[in-house]
Amino acid sequence: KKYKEVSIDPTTQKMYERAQEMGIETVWERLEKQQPQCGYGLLGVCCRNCMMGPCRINPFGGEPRRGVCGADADTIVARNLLRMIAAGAAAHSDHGRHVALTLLIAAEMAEKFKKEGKPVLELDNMASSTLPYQVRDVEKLKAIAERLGIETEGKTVRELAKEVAEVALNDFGKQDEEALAFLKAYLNPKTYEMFEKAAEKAGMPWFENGILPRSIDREIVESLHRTHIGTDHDPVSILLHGLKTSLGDAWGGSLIATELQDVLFGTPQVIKAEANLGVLKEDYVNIVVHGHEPVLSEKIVEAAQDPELLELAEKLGAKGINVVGMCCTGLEVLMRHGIPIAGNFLQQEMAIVTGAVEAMVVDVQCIMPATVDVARCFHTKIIDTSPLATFPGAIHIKFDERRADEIAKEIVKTAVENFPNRSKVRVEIPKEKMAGYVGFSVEAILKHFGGSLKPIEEAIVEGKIKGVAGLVGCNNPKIKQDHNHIKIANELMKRDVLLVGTGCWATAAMKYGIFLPEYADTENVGPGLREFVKEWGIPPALNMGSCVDCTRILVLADLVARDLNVPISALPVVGSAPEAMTEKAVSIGTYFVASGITTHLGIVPPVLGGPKVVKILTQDLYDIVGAAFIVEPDPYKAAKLMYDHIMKKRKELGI
Ligand code: BF8
Repeated sequence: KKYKEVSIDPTTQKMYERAQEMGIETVWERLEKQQPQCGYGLLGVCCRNCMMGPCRINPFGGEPRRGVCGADADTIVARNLLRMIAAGAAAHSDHGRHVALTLLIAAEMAEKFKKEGKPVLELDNMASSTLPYQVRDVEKLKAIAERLGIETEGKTVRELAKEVAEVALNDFGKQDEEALAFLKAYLNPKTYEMFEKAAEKAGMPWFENGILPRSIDREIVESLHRTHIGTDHDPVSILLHGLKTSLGDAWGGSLIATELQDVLFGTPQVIKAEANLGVLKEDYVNIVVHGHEPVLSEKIVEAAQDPELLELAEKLGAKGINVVGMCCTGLEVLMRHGIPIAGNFLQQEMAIVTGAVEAMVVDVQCIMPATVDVARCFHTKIIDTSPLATFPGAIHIKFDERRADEIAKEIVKTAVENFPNRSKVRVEIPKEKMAGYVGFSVEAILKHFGGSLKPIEEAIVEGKIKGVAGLVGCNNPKIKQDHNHIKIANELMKRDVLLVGTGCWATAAMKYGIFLPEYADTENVGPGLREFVKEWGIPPALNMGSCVDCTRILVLADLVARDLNVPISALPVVGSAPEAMTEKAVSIGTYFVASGITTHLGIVPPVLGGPKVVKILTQDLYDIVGAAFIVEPDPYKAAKLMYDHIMKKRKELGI
């Protein structure tokens, strides 16, 4: 029997076919059952914001032209888009808040233990194993404190950690009109000025401080307020607030997540690791950590090395405990420890279909509730851990940072005890896996290039490298898995564009060998880029981490903008989310654009029903923030458009 081709990844394709043979429903059947998808929804012209509705606008120009309240298609489309941005910003930022709270909790516990007379020096340095979370990168903590203008002289690590966490938390809830402290500390002045002036340029001078976000939570709340019935109706002001909300994510919530995770768990350095379903091991207890927050996955990785649990695993017939990652939390532990990553978004069900997974440990975001249904066909246990994400049918072992070690051990023990329930005859692990170099934090990149970005900048000026593209974002079953990710990557590298990337794009790239330096020898890499990466011993594409780590791309762009004394929008840099899916991806795309990076989307977002909105997003934004969206589903055409944009920027810079 011939099955549909759902992926270019042979492991996904094999497991998909296996699921078909076993009668297990997957994401692709569920998408099929949704066909035809609602045309109003696809165009964004359906409004459910009040109970006079739902209303929908005739996309062909006839009646109804307005909703019951009188909102037209553009108002409805803009409002719906703003709600998507707000939800995406909320998800990233709530994650960031969680990290800041974890740092604060750890600092306060150190203070308490010290008062109780426990080892003083260790606790002042926050290096004590009695703490659930320690400070692993003291240098980075100091660097962040200095950026924020916190006096570092004579202070203990514990005191600094507390102060930095407090500034971060204040950025979530402060009530003044000032821009975020983190944004002020990280953003170059030229781009800052663009944010300040953006609303005035758009003809809306009453936006105090333009699109500079004031508080992370406030902009999200205001998004909901503005889109309530009878409030904001002008697509321009609605979208300007969308830019502002997304910037609260970029230079606030996500940035705080990345920076403070580095403080707590270590800043990634270049390391070799492996990716794809072939990293699951036949004779081992396999635990998949899936979701987004390393506050959990770091602890699972640690608990899996516990001698007692290893002994238990052996007693139950396993050779050991194999922790592997899935989605962004997988990237977090991949980047910091080289823990193998089993796959990206569309592989979560496929991992279970191998029959070799004892437990899938989940926290928040991008975890399909269907994992529980697929797990029922095997012995796999889905363990949900976040108090804010409960999966019906899963085992609930809720995480508490104060008791992190104890709970992580309980989770790992649950997985180990499930090993004897595995049916060996039902195990089929695809063999394919691929190695690659990961861990390219901004700090690691700077270290590699001798402390500055000059070598990259010079190569760009010389034309060896034409520019840089940030490739990010999800899988979407509307596209053959990874197809657009890889095609766009190759088409850009062929044109001598250096790639940096995060999220499910990064996992895709790793699976096809793009993170190996030898990939530069393939015909998919142009001669200039090949020469440059060979000279420096790096792969032609750099894995910068999870989706919150898109802020690493921003910080990198910011450094170059500072060196050249221009706003980010002047740089020969583009972004792309070739297989975008989530609301978070909408927020990322928006903050890339708002920050001055023209960004391509490979999936048409639900905006086509609003012609004014489309014009603002794809044209007018160039005059407002110096960048705009490119929407193009064809990966070849998309790569060409991105390249053209880079060449235009080069010309403007006179290089
Ligand atoms: O934050 S790339 S599918 S896993 S949203 Fe989700 Fe998209 Fe993957 Fe991580 Ni990002």
